[in-house]
Amino acid sequence: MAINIDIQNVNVTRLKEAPIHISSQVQSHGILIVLKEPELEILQISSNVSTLFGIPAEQMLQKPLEEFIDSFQIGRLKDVIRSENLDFINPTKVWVRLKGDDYIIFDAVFHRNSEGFLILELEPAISQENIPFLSFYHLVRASINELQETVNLRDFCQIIVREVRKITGFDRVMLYKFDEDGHGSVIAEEKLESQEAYLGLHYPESDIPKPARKLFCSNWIRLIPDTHSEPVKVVPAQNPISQRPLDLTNSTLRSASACHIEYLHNMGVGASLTISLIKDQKLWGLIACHHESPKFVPYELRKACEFMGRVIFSEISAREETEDYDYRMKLAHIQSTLLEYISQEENFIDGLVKHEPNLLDLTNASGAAICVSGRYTLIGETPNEEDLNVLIQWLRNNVEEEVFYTDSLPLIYSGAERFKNVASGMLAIPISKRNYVLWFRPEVIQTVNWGGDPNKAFEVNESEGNLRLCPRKSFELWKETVSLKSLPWKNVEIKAALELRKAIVNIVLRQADELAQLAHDLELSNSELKKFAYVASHDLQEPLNQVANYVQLLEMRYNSKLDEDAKDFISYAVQGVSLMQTLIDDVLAYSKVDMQAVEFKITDVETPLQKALSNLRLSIAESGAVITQDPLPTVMADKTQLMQLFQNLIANAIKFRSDKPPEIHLSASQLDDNWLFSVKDNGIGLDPRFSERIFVIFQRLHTRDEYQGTGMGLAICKKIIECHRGRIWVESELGEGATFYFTIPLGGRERERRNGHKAQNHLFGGRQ
Ligand code: BLA
Repeated sequence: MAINIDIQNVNVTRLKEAPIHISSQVQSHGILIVLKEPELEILQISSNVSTLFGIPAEQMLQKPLEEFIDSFQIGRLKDVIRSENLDFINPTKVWVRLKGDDYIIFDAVFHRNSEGFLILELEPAISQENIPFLSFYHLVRASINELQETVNLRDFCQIIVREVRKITGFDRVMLYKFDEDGHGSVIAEEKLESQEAYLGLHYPESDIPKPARKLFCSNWIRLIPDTHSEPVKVVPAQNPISQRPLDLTNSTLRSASACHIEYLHNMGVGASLTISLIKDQKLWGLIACHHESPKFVPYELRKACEFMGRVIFSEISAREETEDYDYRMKLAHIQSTLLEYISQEENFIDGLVKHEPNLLDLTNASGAAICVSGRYTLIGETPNEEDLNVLIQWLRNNVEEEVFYTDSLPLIYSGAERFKNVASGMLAIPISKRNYVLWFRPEVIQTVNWGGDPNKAFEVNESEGNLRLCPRKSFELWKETVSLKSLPWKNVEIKAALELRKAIVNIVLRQADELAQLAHDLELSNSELKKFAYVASHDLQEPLNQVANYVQLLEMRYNSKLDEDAKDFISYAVQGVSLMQTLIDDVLAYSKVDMQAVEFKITDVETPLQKALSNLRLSIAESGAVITQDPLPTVMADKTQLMQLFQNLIANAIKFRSDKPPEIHLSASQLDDNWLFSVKDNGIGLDPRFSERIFVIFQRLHTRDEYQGTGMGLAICKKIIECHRGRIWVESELGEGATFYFTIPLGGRERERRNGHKAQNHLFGGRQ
């Protein structure tokens, strides 16, 4: 009865991944004996021993092996099994006496399992003599000579299957290669003419489940000489010492799982031999041999095949490495050219897109996007900016690796289906949290030939309350049209992307270093300014006082002797001294507007404003100024600096009044992430040409006779606003009044700094 696989999903995984290496069943063509060392007492034995010796297996338990194998041979065996590496003695010919005077010759194969138990497997020996290894050596040598002359990987694989078929005589020999996703395909095949071809067909991952693949990494060769023979039990099922079932990972006789046997039957296979091909400790593929009828392959011949697999496969790996050598060289060249462009351009993005070759050539993509601080530079065919925004958000939430790639973006990110024509494939490198370089490839509809419908690779059946998996019955060609996929990204292309990432990160780090140096220089010049201010306030103050005092003394003492001119001169001198005093005070005030020294707190703007108005009450009264205001917000700011800001701006508005009484209006509104404040007056206004100059230290538009002051007031305002990470500017026309605007970020300076806006903008040459 087939049941709903969805509901049983968890169970299916469990069934698929059942531990097949733990088994108490062996194939019936040989005898398995678990021995206790050093006396070689029989702990467990396969039950088919009774048919050979006529003694039930149970009766052989706890007996020394010597009861069945003569002591001369046992002495020899005991000598050899002392060694750690039992591979050297395998196989050893062993004569076993049957009932009467008959002898039977076995290939004895020893190994110790994961728990350290000695396992002896007796396989039927085809010949009494050891098959001379040299004959295989010559066979293999001949094959290898031929192989070395072949350049192309496909032809190479073809020769392997042909040679293995020649040596072993199997009906069908295939080279099966695993894909990255666990599915696999037959890439070379030699077979009987009458058989249908499997060449080029794909098979789903579930045909060779994970535990089976894992076994092939440790036990490189696997023979099932008769898929129709009934397996036999090992008795007792549990090891009497460990009290555990047997680990038969490296056994040659372990019986194949029922599911796989059924699979082979469905394929019409009577015997199979499988050889692992391992590359970088991973199962790269298999040499799979099928025979329609039962077929036994002696141990030594199997070993020769394994040897051949290893030697030849090392050639395959080497060939795989060199296969796209030319392409790799081309990419390496593009990469170094791009790096040169990057280092020449002020902005690295220009280096990537402005010249030939460009970013697209590096990975053979049809579109690319560089996203830096929310701004895009696009080249070739890409999703639009709106789609990119969402895509990048998705990447930020889902990808942490230094490189991410997929040839089926719409399958993992459904939003991508809309732009599948340009981006079914994506390769992405995050430069930092917000910045990415992305490459795109369009959808390419492909046809995959499967050996049977992969969606019905197996079904879940229930028999006697047990769930079991049953492989599909039909392996007939099943064509799948694959959409929403691009051509896959090659390893070399991914590596090239990673190299580029390294280079960009280095550039960014170098620019960050430069920025740090700049900040350091700035700090130095700031502290120079502070030092100057200190010197000015203390050291200059004294001589200045001295001048003031002596001039006043002169006036008092010689008043009667001085004519009017002299008195005027003295008054000018006093005025000069007092101006100098103000200048010193202003410079001091300017230098005190210091980012480090101020405290940013939640401040109701009303409070510093009232304080400023109170400081200015005299000049307000004198000028008859009318000051109005809208409701003012609460911001993150330094109260004292805000007070100084308002005081300077309002004092300015009063000072530069026209002949009408001053009308000054303050307002505030929210603009994006900022509060926007304005101070509007009806004064003399200024020529827009000077709207930048007025904020520069000591810059004046008017002579001191027209308007008093040091020209420091607006410079101080600018510095205060810069400390708050805001902007200040003026809009005005001569004779039309002026409006000063300034902004303060909503979250205050701290939030700005945490987000690193300023730093990143600078790094990537952007502006917001
Ligand atoms: C093992 N399945 C295998 C092996 C191959 C395949 C090559 C290893 C051979 C061996 O152990 O003898 C599959 N054989 C193929 C494929 C081709 C081929 C794809 O010739 C293509 C031409 N198999 C299933 C299902 C299950 C399953 C549904 O289809 C259930 C879980 C199991 N396959 C399965 C198991 C093994 C296996 C458990 C290991 C057998 C064992 O060693 O016990």
